[in-house]
Amino acid sequence: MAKTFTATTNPICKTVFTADPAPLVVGDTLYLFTTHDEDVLINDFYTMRDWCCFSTKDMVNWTDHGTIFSLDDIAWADDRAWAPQCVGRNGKFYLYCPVHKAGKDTGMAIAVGVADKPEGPYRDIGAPLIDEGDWNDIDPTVFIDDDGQAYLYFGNPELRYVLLNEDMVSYNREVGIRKIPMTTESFGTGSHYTGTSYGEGPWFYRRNDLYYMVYAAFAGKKGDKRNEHFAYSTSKSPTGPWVYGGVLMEEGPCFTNHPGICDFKGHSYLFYHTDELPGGSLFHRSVCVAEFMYNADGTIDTVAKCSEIKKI
Ligand code: FUB
Repeated sequence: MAKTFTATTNPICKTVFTADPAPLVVGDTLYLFTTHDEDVLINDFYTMRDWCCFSTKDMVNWTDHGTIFSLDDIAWADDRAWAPQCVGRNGKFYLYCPVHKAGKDTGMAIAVGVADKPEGPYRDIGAPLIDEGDWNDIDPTVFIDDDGQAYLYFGNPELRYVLLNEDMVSYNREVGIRKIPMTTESFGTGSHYTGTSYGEGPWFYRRNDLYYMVYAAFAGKKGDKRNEHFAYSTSKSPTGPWVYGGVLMEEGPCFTNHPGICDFKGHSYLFYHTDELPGGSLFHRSVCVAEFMYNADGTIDTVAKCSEIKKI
C-alpha cells in the first residue's frame, strides 16, 4: 500500500536510505526511481537488494510506492542492485538496472524490468541486456531521440553505448557495444583509471540541439583519492564527439554521487545524493534535489547543494 509524505527540506525521503536518483516525468507527475541502501551492511560494503519508486505532482507532496523491483525478481543475479534508470515507450515502462551476475568472478551486467505503469511491478526479461563479462557494465542511462532511436550509455570507468531496438529490450548487434574515446578534451583531466574525470553514473539527455552527458567525476590526477563531484560534457550528436563542459556540482562529504536531471512544470532539477541524513555514511545515502537554470548558450553553472525544497 503506497504511503504519502511531505518533503520541504532535503533529503527527500528521510525514513529509508536511498541513492542513485533517476527522475522520469510522465504527464503531470514526476516519478523518482532510486536504489536502496540497507540499514545492516554485509561485509562492510554496499548492501543493496532492491529499487524504490516515489512520485510527486508538486515536489513537496510525495507518494512512496515502496519496492518496485528486486534481486529476488532476477533469477540470474545475486547482488548489487545499483543505479537504475526508467524510460517509457509505447505504453510500457523499462527499468534498466545494473546487477551482479550470480556466480563467482562473473562481473556486472545490465538487467531490464518491464512494467505497464511507472510504479511497477517490474518483470525481468529473463537474461542480461548488456553482459560483457566485466565490471564496467553498470549505471545505464537511456534517451530516446526525436527520430525514435534509443541510446543506452553505461559504464565505469569507460563510457560505452548501444543502439537500442524499438522493443527497448535488445540492441543493434551489428553496431554492437561502442566505446567512447576517453579523452581529456571530452571529459576533462581527472584521477579515474582513464586519466579523465569521468567516473560513473552517466545521465544522457538532449535539450534543444545539444546533447548532454552529466556524470559522477573524479578531480585531481591519477592516484588522488577524492570524493566524486558532478561534471558534464556536451555534443552536437548523440554519439559524440563529447566536449568537456565543466563542474556541475562540487564534491561533497560522500564518496559517491549520482546525477539525475529533468525538466518538470517549467523548472529544471538536478537530483543527487549525500550521506547527511542522521546515521548516514558512504553506504547509507539519501537522495536530494536542487533547482537550476541553463544559461542562454546551454552551458550550466555549478549547482549548489541546497536544503530547501520549494513547492511548485
Ligand atoms: O550505488 C551503487 C553505485 O555507486 C552506483 O551504481 C554508482 O553510480 C555509485 O553511486
